[in-house]
Amino acid sequence: MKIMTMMRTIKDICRCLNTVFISSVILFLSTANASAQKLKINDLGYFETRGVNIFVFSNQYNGMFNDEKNAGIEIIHHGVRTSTGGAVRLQNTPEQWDLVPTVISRKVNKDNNSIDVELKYGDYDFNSSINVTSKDNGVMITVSLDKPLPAKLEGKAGLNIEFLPASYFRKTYLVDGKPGGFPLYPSSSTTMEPLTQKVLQYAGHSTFDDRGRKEFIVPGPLATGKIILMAPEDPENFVKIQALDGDLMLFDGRNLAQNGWFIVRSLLPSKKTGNVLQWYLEPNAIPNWKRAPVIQFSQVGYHPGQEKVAVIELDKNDTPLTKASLYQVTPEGKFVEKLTANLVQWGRYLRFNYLKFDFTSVRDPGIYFLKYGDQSTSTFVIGPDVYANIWHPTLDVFFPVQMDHMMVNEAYRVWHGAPFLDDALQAPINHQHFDGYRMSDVTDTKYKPLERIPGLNVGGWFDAGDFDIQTLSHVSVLLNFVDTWEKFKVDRDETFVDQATRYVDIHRPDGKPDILQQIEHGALNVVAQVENIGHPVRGIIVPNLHQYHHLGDAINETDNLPYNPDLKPYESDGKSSGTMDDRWVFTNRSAALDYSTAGALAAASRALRDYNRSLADRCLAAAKKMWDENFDKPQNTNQPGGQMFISGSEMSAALQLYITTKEDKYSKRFTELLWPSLDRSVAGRGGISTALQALPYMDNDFKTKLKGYIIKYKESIDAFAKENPYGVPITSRGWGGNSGVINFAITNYYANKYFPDIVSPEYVYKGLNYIFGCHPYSNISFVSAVGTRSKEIAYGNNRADFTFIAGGVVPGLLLFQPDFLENKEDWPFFWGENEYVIDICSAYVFLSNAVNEMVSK
Ligand SMILES: [Ca+2]
Ligand SMILES: [Ca+2]
Ligand SMILES: [Ca+2]
Repeated sequence: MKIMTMMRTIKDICRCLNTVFISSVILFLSTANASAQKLKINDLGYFETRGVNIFVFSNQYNGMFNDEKNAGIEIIHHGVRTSTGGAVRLQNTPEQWDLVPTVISRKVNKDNNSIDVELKYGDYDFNSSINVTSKDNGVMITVSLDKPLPAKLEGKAGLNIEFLPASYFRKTYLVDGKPGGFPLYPSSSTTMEPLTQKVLQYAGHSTFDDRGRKEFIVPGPLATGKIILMAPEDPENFVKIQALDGDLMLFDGRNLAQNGWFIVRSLLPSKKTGNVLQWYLEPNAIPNWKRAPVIQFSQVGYHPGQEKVAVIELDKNDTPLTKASLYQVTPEGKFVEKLTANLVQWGRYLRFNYLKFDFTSVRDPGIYFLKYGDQSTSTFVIGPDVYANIWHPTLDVFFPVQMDHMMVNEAYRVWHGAPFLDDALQAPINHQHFDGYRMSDVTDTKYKPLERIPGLNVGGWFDAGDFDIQTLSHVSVLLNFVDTWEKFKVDRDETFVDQATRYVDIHRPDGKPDILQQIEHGALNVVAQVENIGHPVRGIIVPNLHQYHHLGDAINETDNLPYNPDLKPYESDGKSSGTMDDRWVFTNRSAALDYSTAGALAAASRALRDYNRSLADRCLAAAKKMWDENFDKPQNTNQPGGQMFISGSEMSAALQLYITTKEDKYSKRFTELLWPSLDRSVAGRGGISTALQALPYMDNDFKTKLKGYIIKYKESIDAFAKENPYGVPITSRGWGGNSGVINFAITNYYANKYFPDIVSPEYVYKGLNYIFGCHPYSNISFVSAVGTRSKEIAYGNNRADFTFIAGGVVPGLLLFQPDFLENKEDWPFFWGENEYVIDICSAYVFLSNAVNEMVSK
């Protein structure tokens, strides 16, 4: 009620003040038609004119993480994706776990420049159609209904479109002529409504902790009117929207969720069919606009002896220049032209043209920058020790910050207190968790649903930007860290770790190698799973959605007190609590997980042998137990990943157990599995890399036999140079592909080490150059705080502060169909672009040490 009153008031004021203004805007809109801008549907199925692209469900909600802010009607405005989520939606400001529509049909009508989509909300048996047609300098968006709105959605379903806050910060709007400023921080008015009024969220979960009051928050509008002009002062972001029927409302989604956007919305009318709602939408287009070239290079710099090739990304309407230059910065602060050379045209990749600038001939150590046209890059270094410190932030800062069950301090700052001391309860059966975890109709343990499983509040890392323990990513970290320890004897000591008092202090040596302390910390949790449950588990995670989206100190994600059913919710006796917030353990058993874990624990037992003997023994015992309980037993191949995943995991277990125990039964099984797997594919992840890692422990025949596969592998990696100008595998759907690039470089390191005649060191550098800035879209390093310019806004657990965790490596570029790669550096909340995950970070530590070994030769 209160909302309606407020809206009417604002509307009335606007109407009185702005009648004159509105008619002049309409006049303006219609006179602008004379100019050339016309959005036409191109061969890729989206509306295009120079400076403006409008996608209409080129990207659809894929159901993986619900609303990822990457589907529906979207605007790429002067090269930047500034708008998404144009669709019929059921909330003023949809959150990630609010219902998203399914696309039933999509028709592109190129001849009359129009796209039709039909949307469905299955939970409400509600279908709607949207037509987008080019008109004047924009598009008309028409919503039509065959049947009237379901009663439950009256006053709730509406046409929404969302605008990226970062693109509108420090800018203004006019709604029916009434000016306002886009808020830098959310502080608009909200009201409470009874829970009975709430539209469902994903699978009945709720993002809101209502403390038992059965209510929810409804954000009120910042402004209401017929015409909204977004950022009229800024030609690059100026968008006009006019409602032909109904009212427009402008909302700030961040009142409900820090990752919310600015939303323009009109409610669909009740009890009507046919064309029920129409908007005219016009993103301003700067005449003859061209995206500025992006000069892509390694922000870390280059070793004197390596190839040095910058890639220049050009708008397809840009005319390529013939030359670029390398400048050196002298000790006097002067810039000296060191090299000017011809550019080589590489050609088209997705939506841009690419040039290459080769400055390999320059070998003198020093500070340099690149110049193309009137554009200069940030400085970078050419020198023998450019790679020496690149992994320090990852091991010194990122990994300590991810350490679970510990308080983590850094100088004057506490990153987090010791969290999750109330771990953990047996997850109930037949449960689908919102983060992908699942329980079948059995627990596969001796514990009853929701019974406490002892011994799990120790060790482990926060998996990513969220705070769960994922066993498989622990397996990767343990294997990568053991490899790093064994091959490079990394004894760096910049972290104080005291397990007894659960205290970690960053930049404080304690006489113990940090990498062993990390291996110990990961192993402590994984071995505790096997000892207390009988086998490893998929993960340990909070049960409630209103806990899961936690931002802030991890210690507050639960109350840190074990659940006590004798107390009421939110009641505590000081030692336990009646709030069901303890994490749940997802315990279904799988052979692949058992084998993977066996491999990681067998490896950890070697690294820990002289550091923590009793833990080393426990790790090896657990590894052997997992092997014995799975080997030669019938397996359920319906598990995630199926037979291929099981055999890859078994291979890893066999190899690691062999290296640890030298027992022939393991090496026999390893080679039995390896060759058929290489015959299936040399390109697949795992096979060739595992074979190369095994090589030092195998006989000479092994190396001879492997050589043929390395030749085939070399052919497979050379194909990348034809696919894209960077020569690395770019996978970019759903989740950015940096992990694949790092693993590609690691495999190439091994291949170069053992078969230098076949694979040159450049195949390793290519991967590193890409991670450090020689990649599409921008030229920043994907490793926070490594390189002159690097990711300073990322999806760590501190993302709401628009900041980073030093040493974190992000997934990188996400592909928006059909041709737009993106990695935002002003918006931290795209997990597929910007979320640090522990396994990629540990692989990066290995690769960094590998490249240092290479350059020291
Ligand atoms: Ca997670
Ligand atoms: Ca240490
Ligand atoms: Ca608790």
